[in-house]
Amino acid sequence: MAYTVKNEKLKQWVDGVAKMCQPDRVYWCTGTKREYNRLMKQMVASGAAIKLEKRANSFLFRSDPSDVARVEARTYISYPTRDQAGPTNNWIATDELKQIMTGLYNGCMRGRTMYVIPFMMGPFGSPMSRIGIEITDSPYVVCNMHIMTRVGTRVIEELGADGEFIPCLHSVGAPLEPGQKDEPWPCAPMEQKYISHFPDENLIWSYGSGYGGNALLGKKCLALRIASAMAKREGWMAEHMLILRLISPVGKQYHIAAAFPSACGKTNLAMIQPTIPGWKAECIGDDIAWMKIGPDGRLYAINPESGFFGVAPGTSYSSNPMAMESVKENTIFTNCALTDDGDIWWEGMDGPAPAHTIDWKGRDWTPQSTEPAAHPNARFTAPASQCPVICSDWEKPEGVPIDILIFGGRRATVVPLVTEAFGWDHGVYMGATAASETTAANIGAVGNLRRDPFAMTPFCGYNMGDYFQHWFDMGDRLGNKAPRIFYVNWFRKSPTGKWLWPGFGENSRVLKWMCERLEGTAGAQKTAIGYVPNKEDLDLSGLTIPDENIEELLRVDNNAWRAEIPDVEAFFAKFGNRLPERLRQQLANLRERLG
Ligand code: O2Y
Ligand code: MN
Repeated sequence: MAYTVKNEKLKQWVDGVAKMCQPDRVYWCTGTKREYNRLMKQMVASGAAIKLEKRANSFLFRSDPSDVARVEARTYISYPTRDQAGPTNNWIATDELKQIMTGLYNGCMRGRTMYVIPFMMGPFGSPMSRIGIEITDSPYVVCNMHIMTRVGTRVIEELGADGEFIPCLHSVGAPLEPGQKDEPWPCAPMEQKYISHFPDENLIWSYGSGYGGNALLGKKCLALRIASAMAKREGWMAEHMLILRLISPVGKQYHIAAAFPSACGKTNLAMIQPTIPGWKAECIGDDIAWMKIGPDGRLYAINPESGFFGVAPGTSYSSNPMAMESVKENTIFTNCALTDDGDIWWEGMDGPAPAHTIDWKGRDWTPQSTEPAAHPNARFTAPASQCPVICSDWEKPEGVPIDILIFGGRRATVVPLVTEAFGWDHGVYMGATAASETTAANIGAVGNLRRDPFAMTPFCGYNMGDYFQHWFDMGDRLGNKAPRIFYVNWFRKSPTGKWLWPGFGENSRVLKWMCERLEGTAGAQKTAIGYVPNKEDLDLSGLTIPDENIEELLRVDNNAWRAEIPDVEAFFAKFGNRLPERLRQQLANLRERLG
């Protein structure tokens, strides 16, 4: 070990896990570049990774075809009783789940190295940051954690003898018998995968998958599921939100946090390049916000992560130039295609498709192939510091004061481009009823409406009914210092199925209207569903969108909204008596306004 660990609780936990998992050796990570390079070299030598000739210090991994995404069906929020997890989570009673998983963990690291990764979620020195310790038998996980979190000796120093940490245990679930050759991507069969959370103990146990959110435990497991339960207990918020800073032509800063379900362009908005003259934007985070009320009574946000784990397909210089710049070097690519000159490629990248690549399964691929070259959930892992528009003070310990909260979803009809809530309670109703139409990237039939409250359905670490109440409680504490709440829909279509709004950088026009609403300088019409801009309230200069398209984008059809009420009622009914009365009241108010 390269450092001394004074924390007895940590030593005991690591010893206990080593006894149970029986690795060949235990290695305490230092988080240094040397460590990263050595592990990468080993993985290239073993055939687990490919060094990219065309991209400095970058590597390609191909996962097992059965292990390609977060598995919600195998993700558990475990409490003694089902009601504590609520209707939106999978649940197995704590004792039973621990018994099942202890059986799986017994001897699961035989033939492997057990890595102990001390990591900080949030900037060093921030009162909002939290320490995690991930134990894993995957060197791929170690290297990704180096990028996505702040790993290293400094974490052990900050932990000291008595500091608190969140224990995160991970195994790929593939022990090696003596002499057995390892797989390039070891993992366990689906029915043995468990991504388990024990929020009462701030404990994470993950088994059987090496991929993304299942294995990089700082991200969805700690920073959302466990953190949301901690936040409820301690009076702060852990949200599935990007954070950005918008700067007006006169230099005024506005901080925005926005929650969208998957496949709604969160990373694109986080790195937006405004098209309106004089406005600038900077990225603070693309996925998770931890928010706490500051000494001045406002809501302050930090990004607990230090990297981006972004979806590769569809990312291009036209959709997200800043993401493309962020992955130019020092990046890990997973399940992308490999070009003949030693670079990566994916569907939707700029320019014509290459005449030949090796696809994510390691097979020859040409544009005539019937399957995509990159897996639809192929990923890049890149340091946030490499984003050209990363905010200069994105690691400020106190965080940034949030002015605007945005919810949204993907809706071809009904929902206007942007709506401002009448107040906090109405905004909570908007967040709680947020819905998106399913796309090819989701499971289930395309075009189905799926409620995804606050984009937190897969990430809330306790009963979602109580989570709704937590939003009301935070609003009560924030009072008139609460951020203003808006709902956006970039995806409305014409009756003939054409996009009505250009999206991407043009979304800055909508953000500008929000800022002007805060300043009291932009108008709006009061509708049954909230304040919606009139055409002249939006800065549409330089855009050539037909008037009728703008009208359709901003149209509120009371009949269509009325028709959705039964679906909202059915959704609310799931939460039984855990549904806050104030949400029922908001629904009643809406019904009345719709007439
Ligand atoms: O499939 C995975 O493991 C990644 S999921 C993910 C990654 C980055 C940001 N957000 C998400 C998500 O599912 O919300
Ligand atoms: Mn996410």
